Amino acid sequence: MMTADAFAEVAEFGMSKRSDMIRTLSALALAAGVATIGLSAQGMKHIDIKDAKGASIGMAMISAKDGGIAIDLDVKGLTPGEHAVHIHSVAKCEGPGFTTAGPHFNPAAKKHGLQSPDGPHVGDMMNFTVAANGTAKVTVANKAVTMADGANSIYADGGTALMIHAAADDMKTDPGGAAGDRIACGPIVK
Ligand SMILES: [Cu+2]
Ligand SMILES: [Zn+2]
Repeated sequence: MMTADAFAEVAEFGMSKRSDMIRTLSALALAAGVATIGLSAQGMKHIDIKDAKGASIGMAMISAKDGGIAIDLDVKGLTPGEHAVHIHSVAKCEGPGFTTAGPHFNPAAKKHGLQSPDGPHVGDMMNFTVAANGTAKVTVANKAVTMADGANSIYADGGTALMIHAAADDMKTDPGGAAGDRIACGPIVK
């Protein structure tokens, strides 16, 4: 049988255990919060995308995925249908032609095209589709580049550029995939 004193002791012990647990949970929540902030700062990159006149047509969010990157595109004001998107080698998006962005990012000196036997450039990616209302919210993957350091880094030599073209990439014609004009661009810099 438990005395009143013993009961009080157990109750008190229980209370202090409980406040210990709350303290621990608070610390964990705080650590998780800090980790989340750290991740968004390091692991995500926001890119502004502008058209040939310098007007914003949307954005891209780049994150590390499967050893490469995932590009979450959110754009508007484009012609419906398939469009090429590439990573070009220079982080300079000067309209109207965006020629300053240079050729496709190609540190290994390969030929263009995901379907080319002599390719691809590491900046080559799948086409994306713009809806009838001119918008696209899609994810394009690139497993050849990295957000980390190295020759294939999207930040290599001062950065690269995300480029959208007027037409689709045929995945084989060197050097640009016969993708037509460069119509929108976003510099990728650290
Ligand atoms: Cu391109
Ligand atoms: Zn290419």
